[in-house]
Amino acid sequence: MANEELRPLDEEQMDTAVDTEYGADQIQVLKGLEAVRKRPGMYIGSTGPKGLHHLVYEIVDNSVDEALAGYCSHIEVEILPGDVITVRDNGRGIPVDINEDEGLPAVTVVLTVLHAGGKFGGSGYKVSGGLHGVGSSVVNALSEWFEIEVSRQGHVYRQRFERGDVVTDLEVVGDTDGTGTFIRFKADPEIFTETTEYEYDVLARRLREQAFLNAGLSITLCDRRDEANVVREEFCYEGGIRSFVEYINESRGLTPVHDEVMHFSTVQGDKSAEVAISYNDGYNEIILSFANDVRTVDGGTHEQGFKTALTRVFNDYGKKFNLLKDGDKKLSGEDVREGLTAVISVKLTEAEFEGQTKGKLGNTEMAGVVSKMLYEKMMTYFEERPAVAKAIFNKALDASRAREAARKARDSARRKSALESNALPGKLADCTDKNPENTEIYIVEGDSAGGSAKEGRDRNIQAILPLWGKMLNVEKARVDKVIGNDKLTPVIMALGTGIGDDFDITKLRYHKVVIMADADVDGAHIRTLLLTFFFRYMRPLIEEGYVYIAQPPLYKISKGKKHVYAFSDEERDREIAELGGSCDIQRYKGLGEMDPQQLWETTMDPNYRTMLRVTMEDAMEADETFSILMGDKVEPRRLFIEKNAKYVENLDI
Ligand code: 0RA
Repeated sequence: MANEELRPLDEEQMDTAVDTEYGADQIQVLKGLEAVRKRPGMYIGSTGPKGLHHLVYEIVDNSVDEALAGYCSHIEVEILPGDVITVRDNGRGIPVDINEDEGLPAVTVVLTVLHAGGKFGGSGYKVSGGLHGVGSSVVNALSEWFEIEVSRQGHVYRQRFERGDVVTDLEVVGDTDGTGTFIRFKADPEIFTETTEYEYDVLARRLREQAFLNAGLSITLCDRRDEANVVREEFCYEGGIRSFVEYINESRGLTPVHDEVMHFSTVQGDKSAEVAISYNDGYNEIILSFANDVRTVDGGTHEQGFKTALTRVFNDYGKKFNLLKDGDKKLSGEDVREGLTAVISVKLTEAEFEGQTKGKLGNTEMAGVVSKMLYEKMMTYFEERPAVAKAIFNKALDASRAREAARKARDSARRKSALESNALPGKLADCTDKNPENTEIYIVEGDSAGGSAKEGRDRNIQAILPLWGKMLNVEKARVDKVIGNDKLTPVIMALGTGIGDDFDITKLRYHKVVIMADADVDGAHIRTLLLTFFFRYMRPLIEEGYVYIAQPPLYKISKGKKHVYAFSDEERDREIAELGGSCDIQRYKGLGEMDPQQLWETTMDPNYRTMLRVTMEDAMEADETFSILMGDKVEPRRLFIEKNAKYVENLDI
């Protein structure tokens, strides 16, 4: 990094620098954005589809900040033909007066200086959005072209950039009564080599979330790429995160056991916290947490404070009103979160995001802010509404009793049980190395694929567990049912960790848990089931990055004695072209079609294979899909299938 920053300017940059008569400061600027183009991943995470969509979030986040500051009520996002993005807000407009330090208009500085724009400057203008709030200069640097129009002080000002370089000075192009900021940009295909095409649903999901998190803010999304089929949605929720909880319940087909979503909030100096809570008649727990409108997939202090307080509320309320009898055990965290849907949103200056993927809030003071607020306000809420409190409390008591009964049954049966700590499932072909750090387990769907995998593997470090038996609907199951299931029990036994409250990561027998399934609908189904199961009952497995998805090839391309494998249609076409056309192409319909040697070469050999590491986001998505597909309600399922028809047409549900 340091070396690159010291590199002299190339010719083109010298031209720009000289043309526009910028001083030393501006040269510094050009070098800053050059660093962004050199290592885009460092600034937006990746140059794949995720990074591409991130560009839009960066720009929208700034407008949301303007809304948070109280000056903007509407944000309009459009996708134009050619995947050009426009973002318009009715805020104050980015200032245009000449900045003293740089000798340039403030708006130009914001768009060309890394980290400028108040986010990091401690101007008090904004609560920092963490790693991802790196701002519009990064988007500018990664755009083939980028234009801004600011309406302010009676005029419309415009400036254009290409790949981060200034190509026109800030000019007055018209007059106006209004104020606001309008940005248009085209992602640079030189950077986003995989794709520059946006997915409407991905953008919609994030914008909807931002609208929920900022009650009353209106965000519209309009897709104009197909003139004959313009799609437009407005996201605006007066109920804020309360509406968010209602939305989650509806889209997953969950039935609440009380009428009104609970909502509690507090403001303490520069910190604020709010939570929305509802209980449904299912067994799953859904908690979404945010810090400064940024999703914290790995939780952190705010989520910890929430959980601590919730458990205390139930136990103290139960004791105080004699609902918890002397013989009853204290309610556990798992008991009081059964059937819970909750959204937690905190705002604070200088948020610290921790962990590998920066998905965990680290500010210790937020635990106390959330737990104190929730404990006091939820206690009062319960005391004022005894009927509601009782319904929710009894649900938790039910959960506790069921769990206790299951535990007793398990304990007494343990000696002869298949779940006894050292027992291994009969179908497991274990590896010889017993050091978990070296070993991997392949969980394989289908007996024939399992056979190939057993023969083809490196038996020293690779264990194979073929899956068989009936699928379990974990939506409707408590822990005791999961343990009795013939499909999941072997998985629990082979991994050795136990599940739920009993989960112990130090007992994990393999540090790579690889799901290997066909690249078809049934394969997708089994992946969804396993990820949902891990997410709900063995979450640390995913948090610590132990779970992978194997990537078998889709095609074998042969010409004469030569053969290569392709993992996508694009790769197939490229390989055919490289081999000079007229090849023999075999499409693998399933893992079972590969012989042991092929399976090893393409999918299992640690030196050549690619595997996807499962993130918390992947697992949450699987959990959501699972809820929709396996839940009671027909309507959410119908909607899902309609939207995803191309993926689920063969699914018999
Ligand atoms: C700093 C100061 C002021 C406005 C903004 C930033 C601003 C930034 C963005 C980014 C997108 N939309 C925006 N809208 C406003 C205004 C200071 C003032 O008018 O006193």
